[in-house]
Amino acid sequence: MEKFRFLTSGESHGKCLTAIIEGVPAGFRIKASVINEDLARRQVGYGRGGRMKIEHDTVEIKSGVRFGKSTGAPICLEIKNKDFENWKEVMSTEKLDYPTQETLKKIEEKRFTTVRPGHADFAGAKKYKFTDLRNVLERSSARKTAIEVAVGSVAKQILKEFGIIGFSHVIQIGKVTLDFYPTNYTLIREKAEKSDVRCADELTADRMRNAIDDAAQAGDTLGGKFEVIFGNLPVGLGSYVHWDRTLDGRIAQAVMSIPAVKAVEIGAGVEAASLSGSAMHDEIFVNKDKTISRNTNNAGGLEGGMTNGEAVVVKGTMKAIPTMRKSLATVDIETMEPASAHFERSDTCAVPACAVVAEARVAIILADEFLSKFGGDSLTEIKAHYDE
Ligand code: EPS
Repeated sequence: MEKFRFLTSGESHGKCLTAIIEGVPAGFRIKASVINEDLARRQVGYGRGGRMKIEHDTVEIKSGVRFGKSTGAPICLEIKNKDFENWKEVMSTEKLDYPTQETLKKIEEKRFTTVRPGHADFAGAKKYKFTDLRNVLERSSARKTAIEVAVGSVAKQILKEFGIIGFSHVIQIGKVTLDFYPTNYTLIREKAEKSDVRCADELTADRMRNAIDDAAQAGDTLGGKFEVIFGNLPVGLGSYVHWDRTLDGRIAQAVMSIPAVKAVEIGAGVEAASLSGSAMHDEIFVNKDKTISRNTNNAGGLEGGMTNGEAVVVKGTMKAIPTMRKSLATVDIETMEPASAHFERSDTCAVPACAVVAEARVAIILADEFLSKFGGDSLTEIKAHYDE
């Protein structure tokens, strides 16, 4: 039994984004059409920029799946970048031996040296000794989250086999917060899925859209907050025995490493600081049928680094996108003179998309933990372990 793990490659304007996933046991139903639905969910969202009008992300499953079922072999996924057509010369992987004047002009136009505050540009250029920040932008771009969502969709298809399902919704954009929302997860999910800001309340969604319009008009960008919830999880995923095996620790890393995420909370999160012990901890009751239940979930489904049977609730905070029309003061790293930050195009707000990416990241961690607890080489073996 292997670990569920993956690597991705690809640049924002390169030919394609790819992933190789290892550790999917044989016999799981994996459908490209289901992955494509998740890719579409990542692409939409009020406040997305021009690039999303060019791309219609679709995945090709290149290996590891036969007649719709995983074979246990590595699964290779590919998403083509439609925009590559416009960037062929600029993103050429081959050395250009005799470039025309026109090609040289194109490459020069896309070269930039004015570092964008808040982006990977400054540290990336120093680290890899680049004189063209294009090299940093291309891989650090959030474009690569498309292929991560595809991997997450495979993870979700594994989890779904055991009735484990999750969703994401937006709870804040800029200063607009979702103050009241139904505690019924099915309703939140349904409403958020229909909303172009992934918000479960229509009035709040209107205010969010207005805030995005205002920011766009000012050439500015907005961040926000989202929530990812996974339910029907077995007790005991994760562990307390080592720091790097705690599930809250692993989830935090997975969500924190999404571009632009600055904070991750589990359950009550930062509110926990002001709650007394008796207010914070979720009391345990025994039902007539000798099952366990709780009236609250401040722990966010995780105690001692393990699932406790309640829904896993993760909040993430995304900062405003650092590529913006309103120019920020910076430095040209070539001339070392003051300059305005580089801008080519960007999203005004990508919080709804970020929520979908976070849902994928959480699914990846949960699938890995699930497979390592109940693992086997095939779905049949895993089902037998799960039913034990
Ligand atoms: C993105 C694609 C990118 C950006 C965005 C996310 O495309 P382009 O650079 O061609 O406009 O729209 O990435 C960023 C804003 C960023 O700073 O990384 C996507 O597919 O999500």
